[in-house]
Amino acid sequence: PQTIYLKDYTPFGFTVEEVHLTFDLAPSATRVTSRIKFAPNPDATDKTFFLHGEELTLRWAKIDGETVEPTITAEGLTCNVPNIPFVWESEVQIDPAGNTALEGLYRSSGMYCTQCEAEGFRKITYYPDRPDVMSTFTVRINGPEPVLLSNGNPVASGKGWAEWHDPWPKPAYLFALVAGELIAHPGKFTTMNGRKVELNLYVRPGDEHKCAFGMQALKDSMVWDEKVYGREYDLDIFNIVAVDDFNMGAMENKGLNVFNSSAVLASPETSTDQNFERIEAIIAHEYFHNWTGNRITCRDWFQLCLKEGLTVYRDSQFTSDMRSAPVKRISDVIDLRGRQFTEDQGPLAHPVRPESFQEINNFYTATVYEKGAEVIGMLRTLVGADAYSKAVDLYFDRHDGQACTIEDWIQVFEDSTGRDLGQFKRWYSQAGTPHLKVTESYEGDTYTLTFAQHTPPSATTPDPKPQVIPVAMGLLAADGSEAMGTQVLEITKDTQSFSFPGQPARPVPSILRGFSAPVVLDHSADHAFLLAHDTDPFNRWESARALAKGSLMATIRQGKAPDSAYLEGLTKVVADDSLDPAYRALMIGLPAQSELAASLHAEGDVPDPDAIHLAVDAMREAQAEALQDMLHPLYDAHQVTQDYVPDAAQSGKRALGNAMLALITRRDGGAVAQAQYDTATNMTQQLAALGFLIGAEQGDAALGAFEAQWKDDRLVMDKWFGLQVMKAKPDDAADTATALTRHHDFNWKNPNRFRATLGALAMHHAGFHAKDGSGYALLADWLIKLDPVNPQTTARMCSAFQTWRRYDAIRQTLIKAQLERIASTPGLSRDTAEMIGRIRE
Ligand code: HT7
Ligand code: ZN
Repeated sequence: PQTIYLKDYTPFGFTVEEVHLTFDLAPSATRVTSRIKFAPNPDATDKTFFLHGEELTLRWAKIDGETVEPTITAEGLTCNVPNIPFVWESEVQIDPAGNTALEGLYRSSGMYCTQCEAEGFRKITYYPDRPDVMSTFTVRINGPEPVLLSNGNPVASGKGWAEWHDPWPKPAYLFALVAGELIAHPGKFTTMNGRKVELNLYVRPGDEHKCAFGMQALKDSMVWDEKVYGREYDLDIFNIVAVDDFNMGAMENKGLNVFNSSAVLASPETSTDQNFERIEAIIAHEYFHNWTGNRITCRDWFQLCLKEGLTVYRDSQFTSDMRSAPVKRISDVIDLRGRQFTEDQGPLAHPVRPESFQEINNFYTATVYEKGAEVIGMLRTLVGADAYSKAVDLYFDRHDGQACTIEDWIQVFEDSTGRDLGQFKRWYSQAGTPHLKVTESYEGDTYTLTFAQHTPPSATTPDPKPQVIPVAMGLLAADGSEAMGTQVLEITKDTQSFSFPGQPARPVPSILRGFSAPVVLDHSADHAFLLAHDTDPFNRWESARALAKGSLMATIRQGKAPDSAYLEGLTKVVADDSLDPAYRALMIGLPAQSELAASLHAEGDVPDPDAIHLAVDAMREAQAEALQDMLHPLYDAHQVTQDYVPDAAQSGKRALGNAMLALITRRDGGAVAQAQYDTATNMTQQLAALGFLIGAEQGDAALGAFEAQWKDDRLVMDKWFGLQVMKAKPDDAADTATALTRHHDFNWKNPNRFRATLGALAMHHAGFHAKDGSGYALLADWLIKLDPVNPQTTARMCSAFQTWRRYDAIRQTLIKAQLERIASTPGLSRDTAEMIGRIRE
């Protein structure tokens, strides 16, 4: 397969002035007629007229009304064209019903739906399918379906047809079409300048009761973007459609967002608090793309972080404002360490802005999204909140309607602040997580911190250079009071010292407050003191995490008993009623088993997944013992008696109550969990109780009851599939997953169901890495089966194997055998071939 390089970018030889599309819908034989006005692009040197097109049957093509015979290949067509503006017309036939890859125009549960990002539009018609080619679109849809939707504003409609016009020039990846028997959940919004906007959330009949929360989240997002970023919506209508078969969470098509139903449909009975929070964040994310992604888009796919990093950053700000900022920050860091640090430590490491790819779909990664957002956060920390706002305003003013690069983004910050951000830009071009080693000294009354940074080399960045690292830090006095409030230190060199004179006694430093940079901090801090006293909520939590991790590592390596300093500190925090229950629930959490494996590997040990599993279990037991006296009182005190609301306050209470229930179940054999299960009126309480009961005597009966109750609800049944694998004993995980794949409701072509079952196996550290290789073999079997049907989802799930070099020789041999088996599968997709190739490197 061909490798595409950032350095090879050249503009397209033609501009597109107008696009007119007509769709004659039929499940297996949809006709797409296009009428496109092209003109030679004065900025381009290469004037080859190449239109992308894949899996299309061309029926005819014309230039200025004259029939032409283009040269067609598997990737597209070329044709001789005049050197002046001209009109291209063509008709192609496509097969939405046969499209299982869920890219282009496809059928899902009887409806038509599109997914064009990144390169799916070329499966709809011949077109320059690249983000720097922008045009207005007018779309006519002919079909018997009662609801016919596309981007922009509705122009006219009649029985069996509808016409839409999108006045905002956009790249083809933002095109969307939806048609089907759908029900609208309507809403209204008036923008800050008085534009009246019609809102609709379209769902399949039967899902109407799951729309209210999503609609409110959309309105909240619209208000927030006006207030915080001054961004107003720009069409008369904003539609969201829920689709059952979808490769990712959602898609920001202009004026017509398409959502995986799991990312928008919610009701108290069927969705957990976590589901609600995720839905709110995804709705915000897609809505915010209207400006960061749609009005200002990417010049090429190497610039993906330009829209994704910024939009993730914006949605995390939104969630922090809507809910609890410390809880959001801690959750984001847990996620970053679990997914992005893992990428950076292994063969899939790549810069936030990659420099080459074979299949762009493989670069919708935690590095591009989450590390991309961290980079924006660092930029804001470095320049300050006001300067950040000014720079972003300039970005919108200067680049509205354009397809931009990271250079454009950095330039607005340089121009508006006068700073040289040349070194800062390395965050976009270097892979790898910097390690920051901290040493301290105290002489006279001067306290000094010395930082040494080192980024481990990786395939794409063999020789990393020093980064600009903003380190937010404060100093605490021995009594726990603040000796110095938070300051931001700017580390730019390999080694750098900062002195703080006037310290009457040796202070205790609190370093990297709020996790101000995505680095690994190597500092032997006084974690027990910081857990008790730090005024920064993130670092207080971080201290509990560090103590827990240290203790777990000592158990794994030397069989040591859980650390009493950790357990004592934890007990005090959990008992502290002045703290947010959600925060206290996070305090009880332990590092993921995969994170422990990563740390052992980084420190030169070979992780044993079974030993890690046992150590975590022993720690849970120790927590139950240490918190013993408060388990029932705290559980009782955090039962919510009011009507269910998925807000931060109520969900925090449920989180702490359920954290107590997890530990109570270790003691009472499941009596309280069973009572909670029996009386639960919302999914948060029901699912938590079910999870605790699995493995106990009552588990099978509870699973049976749950299935009987929810067998007709696809999203709830995904939970049922996933939970059984997650809660399986390590030796049973692969067998449990196998049994579930034989269940009559296991529809492996549905990405949600596939991920719920096999994704859960890949996430079950000790189960996936079972000594006999059963986890590896089962996942490989299913990836081989899924690849010809849905390459995107297959390739994404290959990343389960990315950590293979951490493990012992026997496990490495077992994994290698599966990687080779996948790699040698005839006809393997480009997506999966690239992923397996990189993982095996
Ligand atoms: N911009 C979107 C990314 C995307 C996608 C979404 C659904 C299916 C396939 C997809 N490929 C790429 C989602 C987002 O970041 O908002
Ligand atoms: Zn996005």
